[in-house]
Amino acid sequence: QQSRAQSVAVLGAPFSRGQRRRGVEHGPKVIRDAGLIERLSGFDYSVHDFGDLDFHHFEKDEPYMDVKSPRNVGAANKMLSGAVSRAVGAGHTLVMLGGDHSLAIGSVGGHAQQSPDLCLIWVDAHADINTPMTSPSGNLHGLPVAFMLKELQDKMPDIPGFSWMKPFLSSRDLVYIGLRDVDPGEYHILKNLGIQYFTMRDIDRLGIQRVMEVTFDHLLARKQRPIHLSFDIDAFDPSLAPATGTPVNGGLTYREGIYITEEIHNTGLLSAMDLVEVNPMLGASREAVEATASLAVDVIASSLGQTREGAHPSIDVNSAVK
Ligand code: HAR
Ligand code: MN
Ligand code: MN
Ligand code: MN
Repeated sequence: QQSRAQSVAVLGAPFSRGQRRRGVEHGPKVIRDAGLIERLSGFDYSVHDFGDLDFHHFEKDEPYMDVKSPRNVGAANKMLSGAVSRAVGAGHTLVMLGGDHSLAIGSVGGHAQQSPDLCLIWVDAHADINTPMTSPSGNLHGLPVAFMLKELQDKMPDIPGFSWMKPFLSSRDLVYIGLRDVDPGEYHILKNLGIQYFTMRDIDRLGIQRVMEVTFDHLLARKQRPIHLSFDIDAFDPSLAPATGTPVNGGLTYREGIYITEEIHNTGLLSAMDLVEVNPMLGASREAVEATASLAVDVIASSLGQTREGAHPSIDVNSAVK
């Protein structure tokens, strides 16, 4: 199948309060500086850069239980979900540039307002499915999936800043790829809800080709439906993506990461994606930051149809070979 994308919307979300390391709010800028818009403009659809959201900052934001900055994270996601919903509703394939991964609450949530039957592929070293009770850190970027899942509703208290949102996703509509740092409470949730996940060990055993086959079987066999891809750059090995807040050894190779996104593109069903956790203040050098940002551009371009094969629908084959 070919991509049916008519137009792509790029939306920056310069936000970092879902975790404690400053700098990840500059993710959108370094990903754009690595040439994102230029790379996408070579494709057979129009590219609209919607710029960056301008988040309001709340000075007074006491923790709730151990959860840090709930009002800032809640309000940012409310704004983001509205912007994503409008962009998807206008027919764009949406690319959200983070920012930290707490932003997936608004991004996937806004997408789900337009496409209630969407499914979610979460590529990450982490499961980000802690509840306030299980979170070891109180950082909201470790909780976004718990906000989304209907099955976890009774485990989620009324956190200030989040009264606007309701869970919208079923646990069977979610697949994880790349896990290798899962907290005890998260493991319990994954097992209890029977969530389909592939750890790095599973990728070692099965190979990435089989992992993608089972992923699509799980999500799409009953019916074809829109895909949301939430891609945390820390899914990659830290040797490839050093400029990120919580690197974990033993991550995806470049080829595994690109194979995942090529296969998602080939379904023709990608409707929105996130690229999060690029933090230019954490690279050891300018080269390390640029390598991480350029990897992010490769992931996005590949999700939207760049192939290693070279085939490109915007080139007229007949005139090219004459
Ligand atoms: N599981 C840990 C926590 O809840 C760390 C997870 C957050 N790190 C991320 N998210 N980058 O993928 O605090
Ligand atoms: Mn294509
Ligand atoms: Mn994450
Ligand atoms: Mn992560």
